[in-house]
Amino acid sequence: MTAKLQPNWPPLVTAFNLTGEFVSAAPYGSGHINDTFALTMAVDGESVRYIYQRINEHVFKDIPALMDNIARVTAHIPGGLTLIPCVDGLPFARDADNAYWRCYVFIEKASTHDIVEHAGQARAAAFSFGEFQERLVDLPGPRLNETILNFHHTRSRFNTLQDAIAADTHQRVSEIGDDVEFALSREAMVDRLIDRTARGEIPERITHNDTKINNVMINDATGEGEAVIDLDTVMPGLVLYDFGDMVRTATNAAAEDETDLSKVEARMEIFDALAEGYLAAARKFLDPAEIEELEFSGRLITFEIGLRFLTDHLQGDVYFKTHRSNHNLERARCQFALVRNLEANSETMRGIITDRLK
Ligand code: ADP
Ligand code: GN1
Ligand code: MG
Repeated sequence: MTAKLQPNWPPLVTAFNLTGEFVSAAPYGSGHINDTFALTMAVDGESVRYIYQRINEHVFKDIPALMDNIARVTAHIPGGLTLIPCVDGLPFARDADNAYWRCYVFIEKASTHDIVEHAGQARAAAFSFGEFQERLVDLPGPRLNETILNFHHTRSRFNTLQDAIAADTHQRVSEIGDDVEFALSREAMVDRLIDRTARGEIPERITHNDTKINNVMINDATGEGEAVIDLDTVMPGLVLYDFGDMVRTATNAAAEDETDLSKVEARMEIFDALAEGYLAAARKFLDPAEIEELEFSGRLITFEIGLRFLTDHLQGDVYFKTHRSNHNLERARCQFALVRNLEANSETMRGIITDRLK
């Protein structure tokens, strides 16, 4: 999906509770889902920035329910991501096309990173995501809304790929035999956590569910985690989905869409830093079964996101934003290469976790 036209800013600026004069707004960040803009206001001669997001309605079917989750979570964890309410009190506004918009305080002097540069960043990010889970253990009120059903139900993701292969709506299957073969060859992985959850061995908790490494802001000066962002999928889930996506996105020495697969490698020193940071924050509330599956979770989530990219390629690139032809295919291939590498390193990772628990 490609980005839509430039928004009409004046009504959006007045809809939210901002002070000062509008200066400028420009597309921002490298997220695959929402349309994100950095907007600058002038307040007494100073520039003040905000993040504006047009929320993806194709992906999220009930945006008021999603925003209700975010309002509850951000209120419970003050000091992180901060929503600016509308003048009418709602946490979102609609534009002339009826699209949904929200506004956040811009977190200054902090950055997101698409590729982890050193172990310190991985440790800080993993600590932040672990601490985020820990702070939500006592969230009051009813169960959070499920903003995307079966989001991390890997069996359902696998079956959807099989359906997309059978339908082959864009006649692409014949070109990707090796990729399809790889995907089908790993079916044995997809039920493991679902089955353990059904047996009551692994608990449901409130989790982030999209712990891509660029969904945490790292303080530029201290190198510590500043805030966990991108809260659209905060909902009931397994902590393993969160740890797994950290492994997928942080250990990879290459970009998510790297086409030179010889560069795709799960860096073990980064895995070690993730284990250290995550356990420092989360160990106090984790169950033994959760700890047992930490190593597996990285392979599983990398495989799952690979399935989703491949499915989107077969369906004609309708879900993730793409920037070139075959972009989703390239992303899928990169994920599958990383799965292979994680498999080869599984014993090493188990050893690292054991050592980090001592
Ligand atoms: P998407 O769902 O499309 O990934 P995100 O919410 O992750 O959207 O935002 C996209 C990018 O915008 C982030 O990776 C980050 O760089 C930047 N961003 C988001 N929220 C903020 C914020 N409050 N302050 C500063 N930058 C932000
Ligand atoms: C999307 O929103 P963003 O870019 O942080 C996606 C994740 C995928 C990720 C792959 C709601 O995350 O599930 O893992 O792309 N988010 C949604 O890069 O589908
Ligand atoms: Mg994001």
